[in-house]
Amino acid sequence: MALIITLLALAILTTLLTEFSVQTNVDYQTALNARDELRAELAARSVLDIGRLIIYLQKKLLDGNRQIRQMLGPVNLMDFAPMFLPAIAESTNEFKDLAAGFGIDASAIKGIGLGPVRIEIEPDSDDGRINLSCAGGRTNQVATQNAILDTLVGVMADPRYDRLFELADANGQFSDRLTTARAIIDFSDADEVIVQGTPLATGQAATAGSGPAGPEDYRYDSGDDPYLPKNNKYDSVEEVHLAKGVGDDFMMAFGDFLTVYPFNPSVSQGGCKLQITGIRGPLVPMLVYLGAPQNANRNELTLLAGQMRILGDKRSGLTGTPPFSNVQELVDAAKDPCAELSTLAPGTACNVAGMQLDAAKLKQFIDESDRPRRIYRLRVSAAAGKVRRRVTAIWDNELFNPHPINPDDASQRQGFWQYYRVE
Ligand SMILES: [Ca+2]
Repeated sequence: MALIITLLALAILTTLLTEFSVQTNVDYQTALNARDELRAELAARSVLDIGRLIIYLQKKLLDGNRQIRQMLGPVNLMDFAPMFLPAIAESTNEFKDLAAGFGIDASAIKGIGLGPVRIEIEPDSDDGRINLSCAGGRTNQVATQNAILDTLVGVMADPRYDRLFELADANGQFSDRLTTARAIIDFSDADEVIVQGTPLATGQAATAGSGPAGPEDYRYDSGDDPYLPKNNKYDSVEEVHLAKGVGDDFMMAFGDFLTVYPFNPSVSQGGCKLQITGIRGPLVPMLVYLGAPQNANRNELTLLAGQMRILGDKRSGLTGTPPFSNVQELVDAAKDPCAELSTLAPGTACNVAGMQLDAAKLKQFIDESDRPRRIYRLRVSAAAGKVRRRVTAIWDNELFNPHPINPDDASQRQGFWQYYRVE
């Protein structure tokens, strides 16, 4: 009897012990995860704060200083952040080395470095993107709206996107390039009439200005999940999904070329045009399609657009500087793209005929002025242990700041986060 009781007691104790040990382990792992989550979150925020500091320095030291801008060109400190930020954030020594490089003795500084956290920063700007806010809402101007329509058709012009416009969408509907571009604008403009425009992008010459005229009728209210067109500015690029003809494939292909910031671009300052210093390699083909003669040979144009994309990337180089600093440079390069490519990348196969692009036409879409960057797009990621936090934040240099550190300093009132998303 005593033996049975002892065995029973042992069995119960063992079960309890196992249960206790599993529970402790789970608690421990949960605590570790919670710690890492906090670490990653705080690290990501710290990096954004450093980003803000870089924007501040850019504004104070470079943007307002005409002499430096003339001497160095449009240098943007943020473009260099990916090179030094991760290094100084991870280790105290590297920060001290960097400081020593500037002749500063940082050996006595304590508490620098984020510890065992891996961070990445990916700076970008929306200034070189197609701003849909320019074509939406109540105050749009016809010329600006037409320019946005043209750039939208231009960005889709390449034949490699043909498939996107040949297949039916989830509702069995087909939509060609011009119809899709119109739908994107009509969804967000205040009026209820199909935007006409005169799309310049080659291949659309036959349909330019024609196509269906009259009231907007995209039948958004006829599906299983009916809705009405917004008829006001988009709040985010994701919202473009709601326009007819825009699906996941479309967003994958073109989402990165679109923006809705700034919401209130100043049209007089070229705010609705693509800023030349913000235009990156992938958008160069669009410029070729927009600037090409209407009667250009379609195949030659496609080859040229592809070649100019490569040339753009080569010109940008590793630092990601804008490939062209004015329209004329682009026009000159397009006259004979192989000549320049053979100097930049000797041995690259190139057999493409040049073309005379129309500089005046291109200037309708491109702002060449030497204006400082307005919209910064920062993608920050911080990883601690198994936890990773990604933050996408957009800073508008001219947005009103409701929470300045010093309310009496008027300059602090300008510039604020426009968008902030943690994943
Ligand atoms: Ca509308």
